[in-house]
Amino acid sequence: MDTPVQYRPLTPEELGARLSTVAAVTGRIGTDPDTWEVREVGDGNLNLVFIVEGPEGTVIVKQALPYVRLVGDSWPLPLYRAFFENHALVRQAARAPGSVPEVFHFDEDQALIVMEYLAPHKILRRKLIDGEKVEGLGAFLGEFCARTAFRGSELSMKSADKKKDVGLFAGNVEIPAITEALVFTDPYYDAEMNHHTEGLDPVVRELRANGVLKAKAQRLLMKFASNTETMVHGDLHSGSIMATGSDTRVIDPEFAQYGPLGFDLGMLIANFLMAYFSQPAHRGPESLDDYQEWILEVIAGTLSAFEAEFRQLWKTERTGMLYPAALFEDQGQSSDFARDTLLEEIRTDAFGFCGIEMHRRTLSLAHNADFEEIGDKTLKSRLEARNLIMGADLVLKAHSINTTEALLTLARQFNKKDVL
Ligand code: SR1
Ligand code: MG
Repeated sequence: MDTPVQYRPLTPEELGARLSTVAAVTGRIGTDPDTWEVREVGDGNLNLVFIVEGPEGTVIVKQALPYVRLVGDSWPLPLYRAFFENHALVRQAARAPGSVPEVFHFDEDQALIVMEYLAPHKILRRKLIDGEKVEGLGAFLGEFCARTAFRGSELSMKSADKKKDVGLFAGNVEIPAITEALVFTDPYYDAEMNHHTEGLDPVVRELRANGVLKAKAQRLLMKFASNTETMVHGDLHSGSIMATGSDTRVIDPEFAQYGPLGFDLGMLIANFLMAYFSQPAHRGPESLDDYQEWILEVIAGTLSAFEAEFRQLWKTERTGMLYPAALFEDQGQSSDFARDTLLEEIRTDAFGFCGIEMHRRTLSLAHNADFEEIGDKTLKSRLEARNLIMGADLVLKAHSINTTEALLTLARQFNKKDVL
């Protein structure tokens, strides 16, 4: 029997020697590791990420660490998240072709994935802070969310396959637990790892005193933890998206699990709204309005592409046990009402999740650079306050925000509001 290979984190110095026998690497970048240039570029909260450049090409090597990088080894985290990330990438590639980096090699013992190097792509969050536009962004993301949601559900999948997959992903306990605590629960009480900008105290007190808000947040947590409707990316924020001026890809699905159909859509919109509210700190009056309106267009584009693609898939790929043609079309009856009701529920859920994500990135652990890079703390707290109050409106009134225009109107109103 082979001796299991002991997990060891990679270092730039050792990487060449350790990966020199991996054909998936040498076949792409060249066989002599002495000619490779290795840079560790991980700037996320959890993992090591290396760019490995050889004479014939470049690959990304991503390795999980046995703890939360952001916090340190006092917070252990299972290496098995790389196993789920690999499975998620494979499923996303099949369900939304061309949307994620290609996986070249997976080493379970080393919790390591070798994948496609995306160049000249940049992290979308950086582009949003820098005021750069991306052509087709909303359409791409809306289609990605619709395809992965629809094709990962029993609207499309055979029940046996979907249930087997739910079983597989159910083995991932600790990673969803991060979201369950940091996203859904911690923002609403003074949890140990929370922090927020000075000056926000009155708003934070108000949110935490609101029992209805907490009840709604917990109901959304119950949906997140218990509704295995589809395989979600699980952490679809602007740091999990890379783009050029006209090409977009989704990365980093290590938080993938089976969850609600509207979860990814909601997280994504939240991150665009946070980019929107933070803009007055990042640019001058000559480009502020134009860029903020562009972000709202991206939100609108995402939602309309999601609905259009979902409708298309409903028509052409509704092959699972849910809403079967046998009950509708085969009886000479339209399924439009069933589809539209489902789409409304997805949108309502998405707006609720959106509000919660807006809260957690301002109040819990792991804030986002959109706000964190604002040096002027008074301005920062004013902008974050708008974000917090709109987030509360979304959680509390998701049912009555019935159109994209209603969402955008709300954003424009809060953007002008002096909450503090
Ligand atoms: C402890 S991990 C903190 C956050 O980083 C990831 O990107 C997820 O967003 C998670 O909530
Ligand atoms: Mg990530």
